[in-house]
Amino acid sequence: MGGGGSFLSTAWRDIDWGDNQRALQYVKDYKPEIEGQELRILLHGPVGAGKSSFINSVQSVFNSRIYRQAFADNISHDSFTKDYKTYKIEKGPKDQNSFYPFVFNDIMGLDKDKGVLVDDVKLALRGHVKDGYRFNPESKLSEGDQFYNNNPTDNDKVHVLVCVVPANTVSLITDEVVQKIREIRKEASDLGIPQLAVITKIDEVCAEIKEDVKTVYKLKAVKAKMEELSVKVGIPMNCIFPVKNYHEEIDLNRDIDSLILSSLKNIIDSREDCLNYRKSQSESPGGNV
Ligand SMILES: Nc1nc2c(ncn2[C@@H]2O[C@H](COP(=O)(O)OP(=O)(O)O)[C@@H](O)[C@H]2O)c(=O)[nH]1
Ligand SMILES: [Mg+2]
Repeated sequence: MGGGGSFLSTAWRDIDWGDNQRALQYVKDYKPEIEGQELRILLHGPVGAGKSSFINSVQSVFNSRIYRQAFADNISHDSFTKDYKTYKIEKGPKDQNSFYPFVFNDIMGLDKDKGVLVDDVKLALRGHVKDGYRFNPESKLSEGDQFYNNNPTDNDKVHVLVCVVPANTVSLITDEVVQKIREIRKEASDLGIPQLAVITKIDEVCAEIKEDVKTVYKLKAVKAKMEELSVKVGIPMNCIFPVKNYHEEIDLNRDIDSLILSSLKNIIDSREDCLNYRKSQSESPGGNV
């Protein structure tokens, strides 16, 4: 590697590498304000972005073994998530049927022709889409359909919107898809839903990651991909988190865990920040209640 090379001299973001106990406890201890409430995280992004793999990775970190529950598809098989399904994170073998209070939904890409309609994503944000609904790229879910939830509770609504994009295809996102992502973000903003991005497959843009995941915040190429994504979809850098999913490994790696935990912690915190902001708004004189 010649002059300047691919590395910055210091990491531009600090995270606790390898020592995950505190971060893990933090997310495990997370409790929504209201008893029985769930934090619903909606992952959206292109087909094959690594959404299912991300959910599997979270489950893997929590239970210290590799999980394949959400069934990540190898894209070459062209079988992608069409059904709206809630994924829960199990508390562990001793706690069967007991789950953490955050849940994931993933929604297939916004790609031309075979992607989910923007209108359907908007319905999902508002909690109108019932579990088991099969998205149809040709027509949107309509009132009266058995999968249309007329009276969404707070638990049915989406609380955090996460855009999942692979680092190696950021440049390939078409203007059309960018437009759709922006439209969905606009709706989320109107509904007060915080938005983040997870940038996956960083190992595909930098071979260094394969050797040592800890290099992530020193690698210029990773930062450049994040910046490119930030500019394209308008999500600020401090809301973008690079991850390397568990996709081929059969054993856990502490540093991979650290990145997954860092992204999850920030997803959870974004919800808390949003609630605190709402509270401060309603308490301040002149704030809207
Ligand atoms: N190299 C690499 N491959 C990944 C990563 N995450 C997912 N994959 C692979 O990408 C493909 C699509 O992943 P999947 O989770 O099914 O994507 P989804 O369509 O967004 O749910 C699968 O073959 C995964 O093994 C990652 O971080 N790095
Ligand atoms: Mg999937």
